[in-house]
Amino acid sequence: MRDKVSVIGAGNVGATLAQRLAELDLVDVALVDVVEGLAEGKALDLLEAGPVVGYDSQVVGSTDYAITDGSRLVVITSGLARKPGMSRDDLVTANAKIVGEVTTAVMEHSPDAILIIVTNPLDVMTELALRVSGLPRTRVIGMAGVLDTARFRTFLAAELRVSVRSVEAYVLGGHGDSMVPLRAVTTVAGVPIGRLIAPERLEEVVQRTRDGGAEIVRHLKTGSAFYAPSASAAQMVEAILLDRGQILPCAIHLEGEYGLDGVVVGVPVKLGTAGVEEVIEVELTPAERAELVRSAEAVRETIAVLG
Ligand code: TXD
Repeated sequence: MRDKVSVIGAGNVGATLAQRLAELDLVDVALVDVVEGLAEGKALDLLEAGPVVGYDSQVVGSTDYAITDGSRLVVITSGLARKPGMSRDDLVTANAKIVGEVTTAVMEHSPDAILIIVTNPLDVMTELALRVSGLPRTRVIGMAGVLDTARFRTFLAAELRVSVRSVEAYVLGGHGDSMVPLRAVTTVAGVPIGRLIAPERLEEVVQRTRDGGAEIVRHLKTGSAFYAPSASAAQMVEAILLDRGQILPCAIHLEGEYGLDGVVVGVPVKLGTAGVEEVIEVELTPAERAELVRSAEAVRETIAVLG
């Protein structure tokens, strides 16, 4: 039998993630949604794509968490998405209720799972899932940094007319307006970005990265991004399943790293079988350190709303 990965929420991110996971042909996929028929229908449709695309992953869907029994990994995407004019923090109360209930149900069926949280506001929902699940911090991981970094790399590559593969970058901090794209360790084929782009232009790229989610919400009007978010979550799942030891920026509860304690923010971590196997401390400039502290404060303030 294959390992099972469950995806909670069969909306835009959840269903696209289920597709990406099925296409990896590594695991079986269980899709759950509160809306009657939604997960069942999408899962069956995905299963029927198997013969054409060429995968044997079983894909099942239900409103019933019984199908998630014994999952190796569970990705939580359930919740409301942003509409134009809304900030991620505007979602906090509604999504806290959803993520709290979902985490409890998930833990009843898969006490040994690693949780990846996607629902916004991301850092706050990761903190909430950590508290509700009672799991160690190494097994409750938030997806945001991979996405924010992908946006940063996309814009830098376009600016320099090079392959996205040649751009190494990190975006740390909270998944919000205070995210921290690192300038000092961002390189193109080993050359620091500061030598390739004028400072004012680099700041414009940084700002577009910060606004990357809102830019898409403005276009879509009825929802938020899901192709790049689902690809980012899939990369984290794969790193864990294949024990890659890949270092990716993820949201984790910090316990003193980067001088921050008791708050979830995005930092580079090593992902493997056990979940987060190491928190990596990259060197920050004093300005970046100050931005990271400010970003963590913004996350703390939203967590306080939860009580
Ligand atoms: O970087 C990131 N972390 C993010 C986060 C990038 C993109 C999207 N991000 C957030 O993920 C977004 O702000 C939302 O909070 C979630 C899900 O976004 P998505 O675009 O997938 O939203 P949809 O399409 O509205 O899907 C949400 C689904 C929908 O089908 C609901 O019926 C379901 O969640 N839902 C539930 N499922 C199970 N159980 C409960 N209680 C429940 N409530 C809603």
